[in-house]
Amino acid sequence: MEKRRFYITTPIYYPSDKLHIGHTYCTVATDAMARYKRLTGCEVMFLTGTDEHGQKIEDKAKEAGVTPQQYVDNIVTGPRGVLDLWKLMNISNDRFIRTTDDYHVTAIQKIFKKMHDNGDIYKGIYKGKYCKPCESFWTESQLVEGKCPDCGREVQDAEEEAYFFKLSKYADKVQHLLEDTDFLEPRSRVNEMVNNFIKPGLEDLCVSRTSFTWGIPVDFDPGHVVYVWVDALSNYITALGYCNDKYHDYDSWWPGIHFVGKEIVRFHSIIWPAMLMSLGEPLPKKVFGHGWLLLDGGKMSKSKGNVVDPYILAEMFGVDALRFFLLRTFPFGSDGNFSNEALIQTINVDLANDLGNLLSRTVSMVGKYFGGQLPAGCGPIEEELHFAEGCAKRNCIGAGVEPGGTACDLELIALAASLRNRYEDAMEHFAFQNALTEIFKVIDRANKYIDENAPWVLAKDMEANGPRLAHVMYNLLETLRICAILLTPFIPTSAAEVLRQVGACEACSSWDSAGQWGALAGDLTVRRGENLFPRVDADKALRELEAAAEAAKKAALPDLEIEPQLEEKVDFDTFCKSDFRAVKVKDCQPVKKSDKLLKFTLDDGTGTDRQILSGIAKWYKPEDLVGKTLMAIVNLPPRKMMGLESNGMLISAVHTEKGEEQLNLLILDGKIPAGAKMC
Ligand code: ME8
Repeated sequence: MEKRRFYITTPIYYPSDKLHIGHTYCTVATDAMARYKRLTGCEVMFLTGTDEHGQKIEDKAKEAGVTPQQYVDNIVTGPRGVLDLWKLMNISNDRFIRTTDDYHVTAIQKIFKKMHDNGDIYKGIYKGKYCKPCESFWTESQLVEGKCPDCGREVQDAEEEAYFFKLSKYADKVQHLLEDTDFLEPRSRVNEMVNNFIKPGLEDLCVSRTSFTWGIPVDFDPGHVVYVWVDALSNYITALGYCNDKYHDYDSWWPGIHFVGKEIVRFHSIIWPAMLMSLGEPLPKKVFGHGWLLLDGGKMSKSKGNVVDPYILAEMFGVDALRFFLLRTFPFGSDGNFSNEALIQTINVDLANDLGNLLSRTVSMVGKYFGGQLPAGCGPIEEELHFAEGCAKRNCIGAGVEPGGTACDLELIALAASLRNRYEDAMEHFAFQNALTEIFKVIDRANKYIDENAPWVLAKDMEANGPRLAHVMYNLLETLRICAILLTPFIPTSAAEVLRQVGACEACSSWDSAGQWGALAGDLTVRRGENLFPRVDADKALRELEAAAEAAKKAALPDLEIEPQLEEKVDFDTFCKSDFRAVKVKDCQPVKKSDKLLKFTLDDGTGTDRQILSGIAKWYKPEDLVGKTLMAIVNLPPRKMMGLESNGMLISAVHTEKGEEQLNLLILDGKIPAGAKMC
């Protein structure tokens, strides 16, 4: 039988900066879906990548003093870049597309020409409101209080010759697609798209630019580069070989499913289907718009700079713990508040207490009471097997059936045997959180089962209770086996380790066997291993996280910042009115109750001591300055600070290093006499 095929994609991310936990969230969810589909026997194509063109990247590269290509290369392939991050997070993508890849560039030129030749792309003048950080054009009516509806920043008027895509032509078809099919999920996003974008009237879409050069050139009209969405959205098909020779499996994989964040649902559910209609290609099977991870109630985003670094979290808590947290905590379709406290709590409660303890208690009891190997014949009795089969078939959790064995056995068996059904239902609806909730209900029940059966009491009389104890252990291992199989898409490394420890063979680690109670051999041998999920000391971890975030922030700061020179001119006469003099420090004292001020007694060449207060205590010890010749402006009006009078100001040089202000007094040659005029 031919395998079912499943094609799934993440958005291609902008490498304008390092990726953060929000990108990781979407990629981990897509990975879990891809792994789940592989587990169920599908052939899977999982694509992710980077969206490397556009003005923002051009600007960023200029700021960094490198070419745009060098800039994106560093973020994508450089140390701790995008590729490293996905490797660290154990992402199982089959392909990775970069929009600067040659094959994609050629394909985009062909796609653009195709749409131009069929009359759907035409030349006009673009006038609009442009949000630079979001690289989005908006109409007046879409602005919120005159600002970008996505990020709330100022927008600019923009006007230029440009090509347009006849999006308006497809408005009715797209509306039908959204309203009358399950194309877009969650369903709540459909109204948003139809009411906010389609009903007010779909305008044609600007698809080329002349105001920047970092993009794919329109080959039949030099000076124009393809504007970002045609370039970006087409990645989903160029990566399969559409209009290029790099790959040849477009027909076998397309159409697929797109996971995207809710802010780009508009592009994926309106523009993308319209583009495909224009090209005469099949439409995606589905677009799922997931929610945002919020930080202190606001969206985490590169342009706001309030991002959480997945590297720090994965290195501190482990990759699987982070993957698990992201999908266990936030319903995929809704927004959720990210916090380090919630992450630690999830690790401690679900992974350390519930799953980790169940595994380590069970495996160590099998070690202690049976030398690591259960006696043959401790597996399910015939009635239990029938009962489990019935539960799995009818997806019941055991009510009303009472064959031999005890009630708590049957409750556990019923829950575990039917788990795969409930899990599958949730996974097919992209409800990762619900799938995990179902697994953890079974894990909770198994922990309770240990307490109900008190194996340590049974073990006191092995002769009488040995077979019962072995059966209890078997039930626990079997429950763990089923849960571990179903956890594989979420925590691949740890789930494999659970399966190893409970002695599951390859056949009883499969999807099919996750729906069968009793697949473990009766005389199995457990293998003790390390504690999979150690408890996290919350206070210590939070302190470490704060320090790591602080260090990362510092490392990202520029080495040296110098204030730009003033544009405004000052006339020579005004300049000459400032009286700069050499002054010699006769005495220097800290000012009481002030961390900043030093009080100077200075010889200014007039024969009368001059007092100046200067806020430089952070950089100088008073005693080091006595005897030095400094520069001061002496004709400023007197000023009172901390009750003391200051007559003038000492001159120093200031700059910023790694975010810290540095100050150096102008210390003059000692040969210069006090009072000498500077000019
Ligand atoms: O939009 N919470 O790239 P991008 C959850 N290049 N998910 C988040 C998130 C957050 N706080 N922040 C980002 C682009 N994401 C375009 C896409 S596709 C043809 C072109 C995730 O780097 C989420 O999936 O801004 C979002 O849609 C995506 O990253 C945007 O990444």
